[in-house]
Amino acid sequence: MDNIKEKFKEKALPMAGTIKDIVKTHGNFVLGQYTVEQVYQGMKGMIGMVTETSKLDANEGIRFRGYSIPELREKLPVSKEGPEPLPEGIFYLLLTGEMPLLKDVIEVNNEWMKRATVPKHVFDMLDMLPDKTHPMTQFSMAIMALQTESVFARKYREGMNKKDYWDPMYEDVMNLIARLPRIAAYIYRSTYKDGKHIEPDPKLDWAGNFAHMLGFEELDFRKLMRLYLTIHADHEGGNVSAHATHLVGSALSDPYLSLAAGMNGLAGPLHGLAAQEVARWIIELRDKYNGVPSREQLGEFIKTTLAEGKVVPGYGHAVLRKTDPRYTAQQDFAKKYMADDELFKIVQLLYDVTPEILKATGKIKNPWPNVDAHSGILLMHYGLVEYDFYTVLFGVSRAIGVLTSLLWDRALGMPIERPSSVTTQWIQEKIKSGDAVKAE
Ligand code: CMX
Repeated sequence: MDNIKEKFKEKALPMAGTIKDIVKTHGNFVLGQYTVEQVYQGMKGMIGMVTETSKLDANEGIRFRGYSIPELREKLPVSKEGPEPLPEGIFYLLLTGEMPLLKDVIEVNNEWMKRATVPKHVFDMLDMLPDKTHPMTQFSMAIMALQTESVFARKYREGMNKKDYWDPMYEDVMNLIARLPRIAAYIYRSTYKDGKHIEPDPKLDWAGNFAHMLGFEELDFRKLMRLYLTIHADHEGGNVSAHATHLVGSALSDPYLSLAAGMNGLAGPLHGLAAQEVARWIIELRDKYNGVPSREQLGEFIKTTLAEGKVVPGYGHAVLRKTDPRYTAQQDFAKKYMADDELFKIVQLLYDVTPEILKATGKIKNPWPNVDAHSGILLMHYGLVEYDFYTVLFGVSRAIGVLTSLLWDRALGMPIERPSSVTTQWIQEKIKSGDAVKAE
């Protein structure tokens, strides 16, 4: 058993007992109440599941195992090339709950390198898809094609004690994360670079090698990839990609099936696809005004978007009520490496102008930018301009969070998820009969 697996076992298995005790002794304790509005409007704020890897605070933003994004940037091990954290570190932190040392991060990298070979049939399948297949659809299909390799599915079929689920699950999670950059790079090079593929460089770290396979050799782009793949990894359990992965996994679907479900959710424009939508919208804006617009022009453009019944992409959030710290981390990066970039100037101006306009609608609960408001223009700066690909990058990173979480689910013996649903008639009758009363 490798050291990382041993460490996970040591941390996770005793916790299953702790949870059993909590449920036994406090299982009937009430954690909150919920309202008709919450039932109709996406269950926002309802506590409905446990996710060990991270916790989101509406005002402060995400904490990964207790660490905020600025703390991560300070404490996670970095590559010798520069100050940005290595995503291998966020993986180790989410998996074990412990801040890794450099040696731990190297160990994760070595494990992933060993496991990174993608079977040929996955590439063959991708090659057969019509040219117009969206990169996220290709990504999801490639993950499904890779399911032939699931150790969990094989062991389950052979017959396995439920106490052991976590073990083959660990193998699948490690294999999958190891292979995703190769798959994503293959999709990128097939779709945009005439199928001229680049072999992996085993000397590089996971993110650096990904940048290399995409075809970007600039040092600062590797730094950006390390930051990008770290900060997009996890956002507690209720977001669509995390929840979909967790839900599908609760049926004991293996990590390939579960991750593909999560990625299909990430591909929605209200979730991860917003990164693509932001880039598209900003380019349209820049082209319309031949460069950085004035504040008035920007205001006019935003108001037109709203008047057309569309969302302003990259703004708003279901939980956050402040600027997303993942946005701020990317803004810091841009200030350091591309302060004069035209698109960065537009993003800064948007930050100045948009919140007031969104507030004035009186209905948008969070007028501040989210993670997707910034990512695209950083990528464009280095020449990764094909914005339909952006959600795939998000997906490679998000896999780290949702898959470590899925592994915890199995180690903790989480059961099948099955909340109740009701009809509108049922709700109306509850209100009429006085069974449903106004919240205090
Ligand atoms: N532009 C226009 N309208 C917006 C808006 C925005 N950026 N954000 C919210 N609204 C609207 C909602 O559509 C809703 O309108 P209706 O009452 O007419 O249905 C109203 O304001 C209230 O919504 P809310 O409670 O503030 O926000 P929700 O929790 O329903 O939705 C989110 C959250 C992110 C889907 C929404 O803010 C949005 O659509 N933002 C733009 C898309 C985006 O950037 N998504 C990425 C989020 C981060 C991620 O997951 O990657």
